[in-house]
Amino acid sequence: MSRYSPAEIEAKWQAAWDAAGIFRAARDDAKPKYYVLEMFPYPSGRIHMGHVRNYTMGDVVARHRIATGHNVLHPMGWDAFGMPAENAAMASGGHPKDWTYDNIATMRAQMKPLGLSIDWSREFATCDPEYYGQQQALFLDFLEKGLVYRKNAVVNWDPVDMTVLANEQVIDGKGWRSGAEVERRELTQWFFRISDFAGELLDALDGLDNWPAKVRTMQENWIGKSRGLQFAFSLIDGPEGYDRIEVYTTRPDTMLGASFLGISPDHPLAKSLERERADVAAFCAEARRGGTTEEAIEKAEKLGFDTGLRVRHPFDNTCELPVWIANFILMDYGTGAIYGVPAHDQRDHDFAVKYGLPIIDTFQPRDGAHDVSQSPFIPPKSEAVRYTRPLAGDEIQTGAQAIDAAIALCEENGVGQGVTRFRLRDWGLSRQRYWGCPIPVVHCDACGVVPEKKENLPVRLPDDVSFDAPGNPLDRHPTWAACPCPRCGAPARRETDTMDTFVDSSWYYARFTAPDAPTPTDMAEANYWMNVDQYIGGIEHAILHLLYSRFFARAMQICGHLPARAIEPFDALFTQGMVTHEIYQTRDAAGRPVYHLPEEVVEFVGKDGKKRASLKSELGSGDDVLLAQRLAQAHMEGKLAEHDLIEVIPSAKMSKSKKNVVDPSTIISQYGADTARWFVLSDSPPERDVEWTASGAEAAHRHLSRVWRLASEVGSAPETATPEADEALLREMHKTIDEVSRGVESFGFNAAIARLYAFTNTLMKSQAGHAAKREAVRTLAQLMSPMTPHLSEDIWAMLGGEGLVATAPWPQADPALLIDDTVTLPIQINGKRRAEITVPREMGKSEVEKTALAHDAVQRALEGAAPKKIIVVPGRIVNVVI
Ligand code: ANZ
Ligand code: ZN
Repeated sequence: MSRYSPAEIEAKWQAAWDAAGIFRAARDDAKPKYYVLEMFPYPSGRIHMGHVRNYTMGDVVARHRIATGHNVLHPMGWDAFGMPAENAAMASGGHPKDWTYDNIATMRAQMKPLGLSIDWSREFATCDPEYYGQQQALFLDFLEKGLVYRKNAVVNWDPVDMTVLANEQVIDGKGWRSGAEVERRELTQWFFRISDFAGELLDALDGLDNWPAKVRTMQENWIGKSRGLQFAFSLIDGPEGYDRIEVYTTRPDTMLGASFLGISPDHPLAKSLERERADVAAFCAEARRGGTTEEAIEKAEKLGFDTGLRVRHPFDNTCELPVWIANFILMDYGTGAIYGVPAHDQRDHDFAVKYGLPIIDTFQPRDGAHDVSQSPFIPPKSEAVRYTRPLAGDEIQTGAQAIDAAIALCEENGVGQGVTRFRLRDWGLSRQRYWGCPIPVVHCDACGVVPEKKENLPVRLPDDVSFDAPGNPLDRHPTWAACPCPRCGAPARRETDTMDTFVDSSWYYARFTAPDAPTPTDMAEANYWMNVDQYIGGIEHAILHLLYSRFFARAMQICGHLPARAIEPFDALFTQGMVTHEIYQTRDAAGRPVYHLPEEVVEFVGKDGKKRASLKSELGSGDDVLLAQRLAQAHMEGKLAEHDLIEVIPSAKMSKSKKNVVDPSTIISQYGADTARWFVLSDSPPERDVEWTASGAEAAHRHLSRVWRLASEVGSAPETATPEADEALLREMHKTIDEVSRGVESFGFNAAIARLYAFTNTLMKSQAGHAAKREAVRTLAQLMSPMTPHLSEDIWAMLGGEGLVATAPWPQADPALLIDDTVTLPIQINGKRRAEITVPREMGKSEVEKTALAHDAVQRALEGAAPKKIIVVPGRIVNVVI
């Protein structure tokens, strides 16, 4: 008898699918379409188990949809631009392009053995000129429609690397690579007008019923709708042209507690003062240091400068407030100016304490008192408080009520306007980097900024660049930027900035519907395939990627590249959990942690029942199981010193730095792809993390071998069938079809797998006849096929299935067989359970009584006498009293 040999069967069936071309997607109006997409990977080097889990989930969905008669689109590509390629070039020479395409080749080669139902003919990388050229065309269309524009913006500037840093690249106010103190600089940058869509992007979240609630909430918070008041303080003796300062507040109920007015160092008034006064200029320079992130600003020490100017309070003529410039006020939020209420705001409190400004409360706890000189009093807006200086409304009211009342009062008196604001700001897309999509515009002395002509696209990246000097290689390139002005033909210069890589991933899903189209999309294809019916990816993309994609779909629709229906591009979203693994750690002589790969370690159970581990290199050769046994024994006997053992740190996300990784390729060559696929889906619900363990993988493999053996042996044992056994197996089979189908449809993959385990056990014990068993095993294989497609294909063929299991119609559960039509009733005699009978579910009470009385055990107990009493509870129990 031959054995389960994944290496053989996996290659064989992959070749068969390829030959049959069953995963190539083409429009077919006769079938319902289904578009399933996993977030495409960044080609960082090798695939990891997280990828395997993500793509296997998508594959299960795709394969199940194929089997249920859908026309499935399941594509794959590469999110291939970005900094790591440039960093690699800087660190070890080489070219970002080579690095990227080499990684893609490696990862594709690792991915193909997984047997995913992907239409590889649609594959592309975002760094392919064919892709980024269409992205440039999109940019030009957006430009024409006013969806993208240029403005001055404050950026994080690294003075040593001479580059703009993303917020994440600023660590403790320093450039992540150079370590240089980051400065805020004003540069002219391109922005997508996403903030115009803030209200709509927020409201439309309501319709996304098949998105996780937590993702919708995260988007909602990011968009950050707030209602507040905008109004002006009048400036007393301000400089020429400045007589008012507009402020924005979300707490107008605290207006009578204002103790200073604060403006951003980038506020026009601050800039005007800066030009005239050296002390202001020195302060502003100091204040602009440090990153531009909210977090960086939050953490940075509060710095203030009293300009000596004063404003009048709109509700209290006798009150004048000093005007300070403060580093924590952002120019691009609200109006870039605030009034500070130290009694009710932590930042303002820190500031007031530092600079000795008054602290005036406007409300106190409903009962009791809060000493605001010590700390600010900041209850939730929904809490009722006692107003000590009410602007409007009752003495006792909630913050929310008082805010509404204050806005109404201000509007009535013409003091200010209630406004709705969004936290969401326009999306700055300019990056001063090489490895990205060039922004297709030209700077001409005569014409200004001129869009490149579409027929000149793609504006290609030059290959001959060097990374041995700081700054953007495109800037340094001797010839690349030189070009004729598309408008007047005079010598002009290309823009050397490239696009944020989030742009690349904001429309790839649309491009997959027509990857070779000479325009960004092909409307007929987009119209047929969009929307993505099921999108699957990590929660780390819950905010930016999804929000940008939602904006892009709207913008593309405005430009005629997507049908109106597709403004929400992802009908359903699933965010999968991670693959985790224990961490194995020892320490070096200096006490620093040293990590070890799982394959370098043998785990065993210590004398206290806890998991221990030891380094293989110190154990000599031997089978892992034997080594583990020897170690457990030695530990028990006290022969192992604790300090020789490895510390086993509980499971955490697999990460190269902690070495708690297993390489998918190693697992595939050891056990086969089906085992890896089966394991990452079993044990945990897909939205939760799953822990990879060597023993779990081993067990999964054993199970698949058992199923294969079951299939290869079915019909070889002597026939012992009984009609009851056939019938019982048939019923179990239909229940399994029903439960597995429901599990697969609802992302209950682990539950489906648990049912498949149970059905396998039933099959192993079943006394059913050969024919019934063959059918049951073939159905088992078919139900497993989304998870273990190769094994299933092999069994399907072995047991005479027609065609490929991959395209065979999904089995249907017969509803009649899902209800048991017999019941088993226990028989109690004088309160003790003595026997049981199996009777038809519909059998009448008196019939059940007769059957029970006829039972041997009852007859024996009665010893010929008549029972005192017999009680039948239908469907439950028979009680006999004698
Ligand atoms: C007075 C006040 C009193 C405020 C109080 C808060 C608490 P959200 O809710 O996040 O929208 N603010 C306004 N513009 C700002 C800017 N450009 N930079 C920094 N802070 C700014 O935040 C709105 C609140 O943040 C506003 O309400 C303002 O301070 C501050 F007890 O005004 B508040
Ligand atoms: Zn020109």
